[in-house]
Formats: sequence, C-alpha cells, structure tokens
Amino acid sequence: MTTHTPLMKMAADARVAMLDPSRSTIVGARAHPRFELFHAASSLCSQKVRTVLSEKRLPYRSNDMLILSSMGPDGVVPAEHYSPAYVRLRLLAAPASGRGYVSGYSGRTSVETEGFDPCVVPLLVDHEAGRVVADSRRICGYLDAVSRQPLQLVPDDPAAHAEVMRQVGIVDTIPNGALLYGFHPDADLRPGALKLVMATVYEHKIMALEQLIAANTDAPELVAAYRAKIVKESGGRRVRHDAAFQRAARDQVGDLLKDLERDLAAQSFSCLHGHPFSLADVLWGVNLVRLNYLGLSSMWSGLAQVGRYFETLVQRPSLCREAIQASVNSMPPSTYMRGITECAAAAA
Ligand SMILES: N[C@@H](CCC(=O)N[C@@H](CS)C(=O)NCC(=O)O)C(=O)O
Repeated sequence: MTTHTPLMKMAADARVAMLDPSRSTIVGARAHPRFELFHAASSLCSQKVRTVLSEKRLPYRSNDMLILSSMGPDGVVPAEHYSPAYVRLRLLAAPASGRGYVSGYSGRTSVETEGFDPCVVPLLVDHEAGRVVADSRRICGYLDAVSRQPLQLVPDDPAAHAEVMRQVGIVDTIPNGALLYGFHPDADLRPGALKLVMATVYEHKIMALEQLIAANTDAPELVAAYRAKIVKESGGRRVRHDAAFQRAARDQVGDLLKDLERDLAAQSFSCLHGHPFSLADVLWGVNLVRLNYLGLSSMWSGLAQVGRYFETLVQRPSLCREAIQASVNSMPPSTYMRGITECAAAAA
C-alpha cells in the first residue's frame, strides 16, 4: 500500500490529541487498514458512515471521539474534535466541499445548504489515496465508489441512481440538530438525562472554542475555523427555546415523512419493495432510528409504509450494530429504544 507520510503524521497527531488511546481501535482483520475514521459512537452522521463501512466489510482504524465539551475542576474540557490537530486534518477536506465555512444556524447539518463546519465528525482518511474526505454524504459516496464489493449501494442504472441520490439529498435536509438540541414547547420526549446535557451544551461548546482561540492566536486558519463554529453554535443557543423555531423544525420532519410515505407507496426505491439495499436505505435507517430514540416514532403512526420500512430496516445487522446498539451504548437511555434492541443484541 502506498502511504502518504505527511497525512499519516497529521492523522497520528489527531489521534494522539484524544484523551484515551483505547478509543482508537482497528475494526476488521487488517493491522494497517487503508481507511481511518474519526467519528463518535453517538453521532448520527458517523453512524451513517460506519453502516456503509460495515455493509462493505471494510476494515478501518476507528477513532471514537468524545464530541461533548464538559466542565472539569479546572474549567472547560474541549471536545476532542475541537483539538488543533483534528481541525487541521479536517481543513484539508474543506476545499473539496465547494462551500465556505458555515455562517449561521438552521438546525440542519447539510454542507450543501449550510456550508462547511470545520469542527464536526465524521472524517475519513484514505491512506492509500492520500485523501481526507469530510461530510457523511460525501464519505458514503466515496466509499461506495472506491469499493464496489460485496454490494454496491448507489446503483448504476440512471433512473435508480437518480432516485437513490434524491432520497440521499432529502435525508440530508432533516433538521437533526434542532431535534437533538432543541427544547420543543409542546412534546419534548427526549430522555431526561439528554435534556440535562442540552441545557448547557452550547455554553460549554462556546467556552471551549473561545479558550482554543485564545490558545492559538498564532494560527489564523484555526482561529477562523473556531470563529465560524462559534457563529453556528451561538445561533443554536439563540433558538434552543424558541417555540416557533422548534415547531417549524418538527413540522418539516412531518412533511418529509409524508413524502417518504408517498415515495414508498410508489415503490420508487427501498429494500421494502425489492430494490437492492441502497445508500438511501442506510441513511433513512439511521435517521429513523434517531427519530425513534428521540420519542418521535409516533410521527409515522399513521404512515403504514414508513412503519413497515422502519420495522424492516431495524432488522438489518449493520443498522442494528452501528445505529441501534451504538446509540444504546453511547447515549442516555431512551425508553423508546426498548422495542428494537433485540435485533441489536443479536447483531452484536
Ligand atoms: N454534514 C456533516 C454534519 C456533521 C455533524 O454535524 N456532526 C455532528 C455529529 S452528527 C457533530 O460533530 N457534532 C458535534 C459538534 O457540533 O460539536 C456530515 O454529515 O458529516
């Protein structure tokens, strides 16, 4: 395998900046795998990428990062993906995104619509190609393009390809940030322990980023990255308790689920109706599991096709492991996960 020494060094630096080396492990049977993933067990976008890696049976070095900043006895402890070494590595992927830095907050995390966030996971390093790839949507497409076996997740047939990619684009617009971080005024069904974390999450993020700016004044590229992140997180803090904003985000999800019901009924894609398992199934699967975790599965109680789709997807071993089991292991317990953890236990 060709190796790219400067990139290897940057990836090693990002790894070393993690607090606990035991969270850097090898998945699969290769001592020096081609791919390296910086991610978090709880992160929805990371779950999407890990599900693709699992479907492809690709070995990789897994760096499971702590993505919450916290308050320690000596002040704020920045999340690991804010470390200068990780952000420097991530910035290598910024030009390929074709977007400037994120400059506001909408509750969505799509690079296409929001811009490039320099301080998030997941991030893929392809040591053989000497490339760094950011953004779950882009990473999943990249992995499917470089590894066509044992299954292809984006079909070649033009009509099937267009429909799968249309669904991929739809999932990318779900306001997942608003749903996870926001306090819904009418029915906030998130686990109590999660709400407690979310009560101070923005304050901790912003304090950590300000601390990092102060410590890196000699590195303008880092300062610009941290400033962009502060702009985004300050926006999130402003609307965290904004009833109209939170209701609008929930309504948008309701509309997208109705569209999904219509598309499933039209049998235009999905493993539910005999189409080969695709990237659209991966992304809907991970996202429906997250909605279920947040107590929102009642949103599809009147949508029979979506209900059946969810029941089918949660049986998929890759989704059981990387979305269900990973959420159960890394996030505060949610009573809504009880019904679907059996398959995860079987897949473990
Ligand atoms: N569009 C990006 C979004 C990445 C993103 O928002 N990641 C979240 C986890 S799913 C994150 O790192 N959050 C921690 C933070 O914002 O500090 C992708 O799909 O990869």
